[in-house]
Amino acid sequence: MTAFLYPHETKTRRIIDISGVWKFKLDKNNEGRDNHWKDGLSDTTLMAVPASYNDISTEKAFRDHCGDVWYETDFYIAEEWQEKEVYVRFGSATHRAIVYVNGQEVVSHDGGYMPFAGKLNDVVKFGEKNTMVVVVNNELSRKTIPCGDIVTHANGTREVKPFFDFFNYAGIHRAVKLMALPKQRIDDINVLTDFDQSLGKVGYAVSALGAGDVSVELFDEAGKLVAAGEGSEGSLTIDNVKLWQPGNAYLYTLQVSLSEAGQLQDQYPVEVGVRTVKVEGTRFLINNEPFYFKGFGKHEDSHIHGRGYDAALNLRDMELLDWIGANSIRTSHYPYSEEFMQLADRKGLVVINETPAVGQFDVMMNFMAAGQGGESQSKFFERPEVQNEGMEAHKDAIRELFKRDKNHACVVMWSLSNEPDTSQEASDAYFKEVFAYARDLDPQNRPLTFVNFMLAPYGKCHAHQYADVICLNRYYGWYMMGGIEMDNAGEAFAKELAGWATENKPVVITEYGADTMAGIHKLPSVQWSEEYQCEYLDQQHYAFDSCPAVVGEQMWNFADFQTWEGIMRVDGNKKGAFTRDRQPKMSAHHLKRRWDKIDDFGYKA
Ligand code: BDP
Repeated sequence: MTAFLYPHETKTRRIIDISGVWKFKLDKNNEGRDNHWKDGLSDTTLMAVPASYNDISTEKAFRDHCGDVWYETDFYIAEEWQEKEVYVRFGSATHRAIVYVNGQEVVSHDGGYMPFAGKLNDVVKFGEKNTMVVVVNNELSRKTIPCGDIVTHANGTREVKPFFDFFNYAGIHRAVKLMALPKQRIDDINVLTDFDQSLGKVGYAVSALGAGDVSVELFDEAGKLVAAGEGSEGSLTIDNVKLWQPGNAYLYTLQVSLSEAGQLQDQYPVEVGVRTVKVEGTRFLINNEPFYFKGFGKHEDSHIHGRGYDAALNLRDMELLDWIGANSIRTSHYPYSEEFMQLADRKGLVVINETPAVGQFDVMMNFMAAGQGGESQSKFFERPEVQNEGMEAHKDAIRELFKRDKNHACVVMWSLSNEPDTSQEASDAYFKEVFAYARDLDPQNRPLTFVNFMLAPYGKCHAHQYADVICLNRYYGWYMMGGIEMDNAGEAFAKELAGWATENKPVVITEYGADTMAGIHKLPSVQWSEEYQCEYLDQQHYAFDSCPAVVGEQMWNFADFQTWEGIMRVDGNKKGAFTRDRQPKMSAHHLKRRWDKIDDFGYKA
């Protein structure tokens, strides 16, 4: 768990951020591992950490690199830290990394969106300069999560082909921190909240490394102590509880302490929003009230930074979500930064939290196939490598995501996969196992879902029976029934929804969208114009409003984002309501007018 508790400084924990500008080298000939680059790099250039490395250089070789890249930096560890356990912690490195300190491996990690930490005590020189080298690799296969492939071209160039519609940004994407932790320490904390009228309940379970007695104190936002308890498990009550509500967050702080013989060994705070989540029939209940999701599927994506953490961007996005009347997002198609999740808790933004399982459908330009429907050409889930190594990687991704994000009030549902090919019979056994695995992992037992695509419309999906909520990505009026046919798109969509409604589960439309170039205006409208995007939205909204089982609409996408280059994408996917630099298209104003009239309970004025 050492990596999974966020690196907060407390009375007992010291954190130093060593992000910045590091040395960098592309491994163009794939020779670094054999030639011991782990011991130190020569002929380096510079790279920002955190950031994707792809969009910083002017060379194509950087942007389109396939394979390893190497980073190096120097750091000191204070002599006073000798008494502590010292770690280096990465918020994420995409998609896998090995970290060496003074030539020795301290940690390796697979999976591009999760934190990991390596212990340094035995390899560092305290009080002196140490060197860290990190090799990061961006390759994808059918066995990795997310999925993709590598093709080798006639001239020997290797290319990563992602089975997904976003740029395969890579590098050290989140902050790198040194941590000095007490040897006897808090290792993990679970919280479970409930309420009965004005009485709030916070159940907790703490596990610790080493001996010690656990005690907890619960503070309100003003810093006033509202409850306290002893022991590693228990339940606290709060009089006149202030609930965590969508758009109106309230966060208590659970201060956990570990002491031995009256001496404090460790202390760690967890922010706690008191709220409940439940699915009942076709309703999605937050705090026992029906909730209506309004918002977007997003990406962590911006100019120059790529997928690198950007605090200013995240705040701007929160402002825009608030302005447009959104109350929710999906972390399509991978877990977002811990800092984003903290902001969502703070702002009352409801989150469908998605694993990086995307591209479980091995057709190039699969977004086209996915959007248009028809017969699947893919045999993805029949492949032994998918059923074995792929399944294991998927389970790892689920386990780590749940571990990292389980205590976030903002998380109301887990999405286990985006657009897997569930038109295949073999997907049934696969998802049966994946859902069964995930069921036992969340202490809060939140609803589980995956996102269904057009190749498995109502009546043809082999996995929805395992999901608590039906999530649908649909492009009626774009990939199908586009142009002059769009006038009938709403009716066609409504017809499919009527089928799903018979499942007696809530339905959330997790994607619907039309590519739109900001600034193109056409009367009458044509595809790609801002007018068309608005008319397209009207068709979709007509369908949603016709179906009482629909409890949410998350347009694709919040903002334009970068994709692989190709004949279907003009400098990226342009389905944003906002441009990539976060300015509104006409559709943003259009959505705002609708969402301002729909309250969080779905009541449409
Ligand atoms: C869906 C995918 C999403 C794509 C979108 C699109 O879930 O990642 O970007 O379609 O085509 O297939 O715009």
